[in-house]
Amino acid sequence: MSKRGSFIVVEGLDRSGKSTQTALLLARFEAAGIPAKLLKFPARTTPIGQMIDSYLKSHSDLDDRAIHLLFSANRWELASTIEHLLGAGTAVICDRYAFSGIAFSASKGLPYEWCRAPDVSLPAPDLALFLDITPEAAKARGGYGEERYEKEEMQRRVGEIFRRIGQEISDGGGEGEGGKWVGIDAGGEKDVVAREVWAFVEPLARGIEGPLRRLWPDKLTI
Ligand code: DGP
Repeated sequence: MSKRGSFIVVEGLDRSGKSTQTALLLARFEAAGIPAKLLKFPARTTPIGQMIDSYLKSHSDLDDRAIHLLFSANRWELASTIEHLLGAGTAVICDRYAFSGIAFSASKGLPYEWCRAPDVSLPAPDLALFLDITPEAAKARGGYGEERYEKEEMQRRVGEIFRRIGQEISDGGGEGEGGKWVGIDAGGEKDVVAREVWAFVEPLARGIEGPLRRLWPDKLTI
């Protein structure tokens, strides 16, 4: 039986190096001759993504719950694309995913479980890599930008919630919670971080025998 592609998610605070590391990871796949596709969330070019983009740039205002649901809908509108790619044997690398959805919205004070709910049943990554960096170190990398969440205090809360998510996934052994969560020290040189990222990804890179799982199936009650 042919293997499906592996599904890799890279998460982290703003300016933790996600864009750099996902691009380097894609290049690694390409160099190894393994088909791979890089997706980024929020995907700002879809109609929903354009609403998110406008909100992040403070060109529009939305209720906290409404924007949360739009971020989730933005992932759902690409869920079948992710499934098809994986089914065709292409690895999918995502720059942010549902974990950002919980971390950013819960850090605004919305209940954690409420934030998780709309993302339950999305395709689950086989590996989530959390690029761990302090908000101070992230800020020192040329400062935060102009977008809505790019403030040190917000990033601190976001980091705490990411750690809670990672702890839950690790406590659950990864099973039923959506793959494996790995924290990576993202404060070092980009090539050092990239080597560490690849060390975790390489064993999965050539594909996976088992079926694609769903995020948090234990949270689904009929
Ligand atoms: P980026 O394009 O990766 O810089 O992300 C834009 C901003 O949106 C960033 O501050 C993180 C935030 N963000 C990403 N995904 C979500 C989400 O699902 N929900 C919320 N509330 N914020 C998110």
